Amino acid sequence: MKALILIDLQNDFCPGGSLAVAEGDKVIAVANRYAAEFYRLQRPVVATLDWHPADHGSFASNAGREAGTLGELKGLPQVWWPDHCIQYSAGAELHPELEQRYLSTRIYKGEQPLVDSYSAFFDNGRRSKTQLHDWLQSHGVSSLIMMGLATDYCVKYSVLDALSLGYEVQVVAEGCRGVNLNSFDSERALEEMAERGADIV
Ligand code: VGL
Ligand code: ZN
Repeated sequence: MKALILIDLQNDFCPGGSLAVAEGDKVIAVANRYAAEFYRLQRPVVATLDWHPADHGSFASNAGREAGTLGELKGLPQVWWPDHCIQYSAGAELHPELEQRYLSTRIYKGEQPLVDSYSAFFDNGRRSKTQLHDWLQSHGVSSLIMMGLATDYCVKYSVLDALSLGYEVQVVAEGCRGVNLNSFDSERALEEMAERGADIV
């Protein structure tokens, strides 16, 4: 069984949001197109959500650091981010144009204050896992089509973890946009995913 994984299509990652990705909203139409087709074929459509408590350790405001700079959180390298995707806030909601009736389930990540969680499968320290792998296993899923925000963080780490867990992975490039703290981060991320075995479509 093949599933569609829509990564972090939330207001805060779209123009007007606190961690806006350039053209982040452009991927919503692509996601809706794929989701409609998967729904029609009765294949699972999964949406992941970055879902932070207000005291999350990745927030520059909580660390007393400047957003966009690099530091360390509990022994792991950490980019300090603007406050984003705070649980139950408007910024954490899925983009209003995303057709939520096609979704089979929602997977939440980033709830632990002291560790960031770019991947939809594991936190950045790989100490705890989300419900995603178990959910996919219980639905007989072995193959994934993935897209979303942001190419160079959550999409990249979710794709690499999916490959390491043994899934066959396709990434829809037109359905992804990146943060690009450094120019070409997103291009490089797609190259890394391809090198590790993902099929970029
Ligand atoms: C993300 C930075 C911080 C993402 C989440 O969804 O790519 N990036 N939190
Ligand atoms: Zn986050």
